Amino acid sequence: MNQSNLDALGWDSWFEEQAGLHCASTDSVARVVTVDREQLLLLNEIDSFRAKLSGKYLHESVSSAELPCVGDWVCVIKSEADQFGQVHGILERKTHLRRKAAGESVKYQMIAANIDFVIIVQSCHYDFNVKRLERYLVMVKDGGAMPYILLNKTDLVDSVVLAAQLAEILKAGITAPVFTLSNVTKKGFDDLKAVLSPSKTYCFVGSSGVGKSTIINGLVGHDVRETKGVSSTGEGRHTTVRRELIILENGAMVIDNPGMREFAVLGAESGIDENYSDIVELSSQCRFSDCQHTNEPGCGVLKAVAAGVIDAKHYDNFLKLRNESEFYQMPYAEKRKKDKDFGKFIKSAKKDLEGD
Ligand SMILES: Nc1nc2c(ncn2[C@@H]2O[C@H](COP(=O)(O)OP(=O)(O)O)[C@@H](O)[C@H]2O)c(=O)[nH]1
Ligand SMILES: [Mg+2]
Ligand SMILES: [Zn+2]
Repeated sequence: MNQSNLDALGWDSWFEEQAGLHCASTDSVARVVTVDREQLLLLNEIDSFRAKLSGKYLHESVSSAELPCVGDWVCVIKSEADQFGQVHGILERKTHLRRKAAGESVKYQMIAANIDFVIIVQSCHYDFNVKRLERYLVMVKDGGAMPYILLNKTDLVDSVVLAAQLAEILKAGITAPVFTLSNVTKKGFDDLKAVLSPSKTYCFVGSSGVGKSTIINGLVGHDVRETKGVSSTGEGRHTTVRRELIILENGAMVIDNPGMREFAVLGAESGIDENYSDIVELSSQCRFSDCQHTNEPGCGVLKAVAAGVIDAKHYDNFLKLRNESEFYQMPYAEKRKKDKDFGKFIKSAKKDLEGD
């Protein structure tokens, strides 16, 4: 195999050794670009190609953490004639990013493998929360990657507010490098771009809506990732669920992260992500990325409630709090409209009373 080009994808002597242990001599190695159920998109020194998992991965006893995830290096068999390659081995992960899945026993859900840096994104407008930042930092440390912190949407806050947030990070003893950015004014964009090195892998994490996909689109130079519109009516809004490894022009690799969506919906101020982390975690198992956990098919939360894993009362409280915080997170115009409707409702109720 052409080693020098694999090097560009992050391949090194450590993986070479792993390949010797895990792959047959007739195998080739490739890096996982996306995972879509049992189908994968792989990339090697020549090209990208589709592959499927070999039978041993399809057993029920195989935990999700043992399945290939984005960023993994895999052993693959593919002849010219085959439409799909077949993945039958995973090289040991040098680093990983994973989170605890809900449930009794400690299970982990893989987010990405073999990443060098995790870029933790928070929006300084509404999303900023040092406690949550610290939880992300623990998650990064656990997997052996290096953290960067990125405060986005600086155009929406006063410089005094931003300075206070930076001070709060320092006060918490956080030593990870902090970047500030606005995709609107582009301030800070060059600083971020400058730290992304060729053949290194960077994984973006953070609440839904903080601007991860927008940042990645900016780095690529055109839209490769769908971003959420400003409207929260749901119309025409579609966010990609898949994680994907994207190679930038300078050779740095970035992974977007569509997960952790609940954190933003719930809002840091509400404390919901604190008290309902079990439900937040379960939502990663829902079939639809925008699942509201009320009546959607394939809802992981409803399933857990039905099975008694989640207490029904706990679930009810979650819904109540969430609905409140959703109102809080609504764009101003919509909030006003709701307020107005409520005002009208009060007025007409008063009228009814007066009429009596
Ligand atoms: N004002 C402002 N809005 C931003 C900025 N970055 C992203 N957005 C908006 O925030 C929303 C969510 O962005 P998106 O990239 O989809 O967030 P993701 O869920 O983290 O991928 C979109 O409406 C973006 O246009 C920024 O720097 N400033
Ligand atoms: Mg996104
Ligand atoms: Zn759900």
